[in-house]
Amino acid sequence: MAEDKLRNWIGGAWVEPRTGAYLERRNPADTRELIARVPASGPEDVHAALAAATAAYPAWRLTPAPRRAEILFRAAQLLIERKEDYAAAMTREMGKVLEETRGDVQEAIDMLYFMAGEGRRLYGQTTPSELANKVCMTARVPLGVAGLVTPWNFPMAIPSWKLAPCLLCGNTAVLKPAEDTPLSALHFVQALTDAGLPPGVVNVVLGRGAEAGAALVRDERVRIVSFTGSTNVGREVGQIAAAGLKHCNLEMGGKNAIIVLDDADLDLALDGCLWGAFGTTGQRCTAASRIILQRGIAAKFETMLAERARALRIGNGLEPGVQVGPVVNATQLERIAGYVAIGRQEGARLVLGGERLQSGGLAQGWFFAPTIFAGVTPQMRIAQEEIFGPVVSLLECDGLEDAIRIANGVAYGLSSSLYTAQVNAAFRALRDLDSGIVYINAPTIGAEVHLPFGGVRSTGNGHRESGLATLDVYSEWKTMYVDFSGRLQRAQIDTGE
Ligand code: UN1
Repeated sequence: MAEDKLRNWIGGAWVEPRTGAYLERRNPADTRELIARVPASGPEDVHAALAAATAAYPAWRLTPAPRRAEILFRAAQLLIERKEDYAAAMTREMGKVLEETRGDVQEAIDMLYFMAGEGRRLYGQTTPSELANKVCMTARVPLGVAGLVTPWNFPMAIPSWKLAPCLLCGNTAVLKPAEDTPLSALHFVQALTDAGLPPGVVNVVLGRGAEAGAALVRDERVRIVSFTGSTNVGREVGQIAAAGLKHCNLEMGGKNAIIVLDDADLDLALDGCLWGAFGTTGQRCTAASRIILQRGIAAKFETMLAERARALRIGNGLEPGVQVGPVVNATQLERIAGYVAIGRQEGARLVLGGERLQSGGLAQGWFFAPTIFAGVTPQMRIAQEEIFGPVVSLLECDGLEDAIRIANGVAYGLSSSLYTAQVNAAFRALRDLDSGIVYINAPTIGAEVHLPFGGVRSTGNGHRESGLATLDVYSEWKTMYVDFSGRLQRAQIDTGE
């Protein structure tokens, strides 16, 4: 069997897909390079993985949380040792530059350490009873098997956001990573396995969402569904989960805005906008795809941004000095080009880019030029819809209030940012920007793992990943009363009156 032929990880063994079918994953920076043949798994593979996760659950549930946490801790240490290799593999499979793939592995390390610490806390409450000689307490308890569906843009970090709290709480899991990024998911699970995770506690089924992912979230053995991806798919996942009365955490699209007021430090804002818009080739849910400029600085800032964006080095993310890698696949490339056409049609002014890059060694990859549209108005589709590529829209505003109205005037509410030197403006924005995450004098990207991550309106369904908030997705509260009075005591009735 060829080295590059991947298998599913089920019950602690490598298993060929029962479908016998495979997809090809190619390097987005040079599609001549075959990265892997990826199982195109179907429902039967999902069933096998769920059987393994179900069988592993009773023992894992009863493994003390501090012991579970120690495995996460050891996995973090292994990822530190393997960071360079795993980061390079990630760049090859999905394209973002090495510095960023190192950051992706680091985010998984951070999450594992954070949740490992939680193993000796996982606090519940103890509280007085209204009755004498009676105690009341709560504890977080696991639910059973989780079905986790993860995207390609943070192919190790996002699986870690889900798996670390899932396992810490005592659940077992079946992970269905994006078909474009199987290696990073397998590497993460390999670290957990090498750290001592028992067989069957985590299983990986590779394949497409419509086949493997759908079978997973539908199955009645799955008590927790956590999905990161598009709002359209997320809405369907949410409906399936609701019908099955499952815990369900959805992290979906964004149309994040950076506001730059006249008084802002423009150089600082420029660095932030460049990183926010073109970092990860714009392929973050937190990417800044709108920049809202106060009129006084709009023209100047547009020139500054275009100049710096023009100078960005595009190329293979493994090469030193490259700042922007390719987009992930041909479908995304087409989608981005489609939005550029829409922007032109809508009458936005194309300041930079707008086309696929095919010269100077880029011909074999899925490269798209950093693209800036100016003169964009809030209702244009390029100002409303998530593009997920290196395309940013410049809009103008009269001042803070107008800017906040524009920023909030989209379906999504993940992340937003304000550059200003005025403390009052900063606090108003923190209060009034209607998004799950708000930054002051920093771009829309850069969330840290010990704080809640997620968004409002069409971005999410009211849950959070990361931080302690994510524990609510992966556990239920059990409320426990112990009456040691030796007689019947009736709550609400034996009030002592
Ligand atoms: C995502 O965009 O899908 O805050 C996740 C950030 C990263 C995570 C992004 N830490 O941009």
